[in-house]
Amino acid sequence: MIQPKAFLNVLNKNNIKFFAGVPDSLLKDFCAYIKDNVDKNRNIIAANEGNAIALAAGHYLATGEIGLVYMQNSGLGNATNPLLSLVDPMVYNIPVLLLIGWRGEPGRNDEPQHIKQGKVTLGLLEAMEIKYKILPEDEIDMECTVEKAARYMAETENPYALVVSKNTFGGYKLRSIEGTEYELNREDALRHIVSSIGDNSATVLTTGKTSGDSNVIVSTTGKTSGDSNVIVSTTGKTSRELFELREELNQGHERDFLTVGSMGHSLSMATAIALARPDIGVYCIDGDGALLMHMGGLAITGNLSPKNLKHIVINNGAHDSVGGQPTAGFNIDMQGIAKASGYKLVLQAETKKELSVAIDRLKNSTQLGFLEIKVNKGARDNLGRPTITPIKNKKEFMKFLRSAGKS
Ligand SMILES: Cc1ncc(C[n+]2csc(CCOP(=O)(O)OP(=O)(O)O)c2C)c(N)n1
Repeated sequence: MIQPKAFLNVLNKNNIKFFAGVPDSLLKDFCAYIKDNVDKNRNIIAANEGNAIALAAGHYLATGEIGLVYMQNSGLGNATNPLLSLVDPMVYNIPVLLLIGWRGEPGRNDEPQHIKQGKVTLGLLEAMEIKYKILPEDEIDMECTVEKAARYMAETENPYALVVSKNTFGGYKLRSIEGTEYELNREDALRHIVSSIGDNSATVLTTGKTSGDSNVIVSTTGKTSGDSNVIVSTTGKTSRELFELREELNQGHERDFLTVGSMGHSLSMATAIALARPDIGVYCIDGDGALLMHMGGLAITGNLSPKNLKHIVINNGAHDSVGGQPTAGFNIDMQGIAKASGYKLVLQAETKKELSVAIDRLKNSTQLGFLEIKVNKGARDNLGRPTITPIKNKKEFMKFLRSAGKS
């Protein structure tokens, strides 16, 4: 196992002192270490992996220093365009060292959204003609590998990749982030949302009653008539918590689309669902990191303004699902951005009470709505993962949409 400190020392020795990227669970100890020990202008937690490549390229242009870009292999998609049309030797030929967390590595158990990406990771690098090496766990071998990579990049100005298997790094927990003191965390907020939005249907078939904090939840299964609601939830712990909440409430999962991969794209999916099905209420439950990753989607949704779409961002100012590294979520005016993008009803909540009022207003509004909920980061230690496959989730969700809403 490599200690993040030792890896940073080796990078520094090879004059790699600029970092940009999007955090990953396999790299979380290293990401946490550089968050705590590298100046914030030299470790930029980027909106997406493509941005990170561009930051490293800009740094090289200005200083001649090679930067390191860290990412989960799922971020290779976001990075592909600048890798091939900016830093590639057939274009500007700019060296950058990629550090890629290898989720879904063949032979290791992983979640469905990582299997295909893991299988094709090395093939993608080969197709892009990016030389790579799997980062050795042994510190002497690691040092040798980094030195060779640095020499190759200095001689050729080509990018180079280090691919990181599970458990290569260890031993470091993020220190430098101060906790917030909001009333809720993400799961509290979700619980409240799920119990409050329920189903608008005038004549729902109720199968049971459960009481949430201050609300009565009427759970429904099967066919409903009148309006119905669906949820498109974002990648990471949001979807995992939503799944477990439904289980806890003895509700089905058919009205939730759990976007387990494809971070940042829940909003666009929800937008198209809302446009195609104006008879259904569509709630997108987003994260601040996911919103930032593809924030352009907000402008498109705002311009289209589907009246039946409500976009809820649970803002914990962090990439909580992969180690808690900060996002810009607490430092930007999300509501201002939503308003300027064309959202008609823009709300915020920090307490249970404010959340109840805000959700009531969203529910009763016939305009495109936006709600920012500020929460503390953190999750239960025993949080599980969806036990239904993505394909089952898709089938049940489509079946629900077919049967719902139409009276
Ligand atoms: C393209 C891509 N890059 C990185 C990841 C790894 N990843 C999964 S969840 C997550 C953090 C999401 O942060 P946020 O949306 O703020 O939600 P939170 O985890 O804080 O609830 C990241 C970076 C990913 N799934 N896809």
